[in-house]
Amino acid sequence: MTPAKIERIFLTLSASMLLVFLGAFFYSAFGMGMHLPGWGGTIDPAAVRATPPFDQPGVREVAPGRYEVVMLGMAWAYQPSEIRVPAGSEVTFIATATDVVHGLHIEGTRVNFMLIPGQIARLTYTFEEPGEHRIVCHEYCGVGHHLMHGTIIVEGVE
Ligand SMILES: [Cu+2]
Repeated sequence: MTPAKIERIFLTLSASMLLVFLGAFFYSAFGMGMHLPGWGGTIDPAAVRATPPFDQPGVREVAPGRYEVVMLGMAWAYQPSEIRVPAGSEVTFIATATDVVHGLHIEGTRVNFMLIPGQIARLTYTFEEPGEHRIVCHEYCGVGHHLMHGTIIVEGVE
């Protein structure tokens, strides 16, 4: 094999790998709906509890079947720590941290984002199946990190 031919094979292989990776990227982003949590704006990290909507954390029904969860992450808990929504609900999480960087992952779902002081994270997810999911912090945030968890209960609709 001539060096030119070997080079051509390597270039073809590299180009095909690039196309495969780009394909996987676009498939996961648009076919599977995986993307980074939406940018929800900024907030004064020292005045989180005085700034709407974070002055009233909790679950609100904003339209039939649509909920908004205003959530705070702090050392070492989530507020609210228990969320109940009916199956089939479209839930928008609006969350931030009050002290240090935390994580928020809802097991068994693609809900997974960082809670960064001064930044608001926003993500919408539809809970199709009834069940219970743990909410865990995946960002080491101090000695109580392993105690930082919550629950989301997706209730069956009769
Ligand atoms: Cu944490």
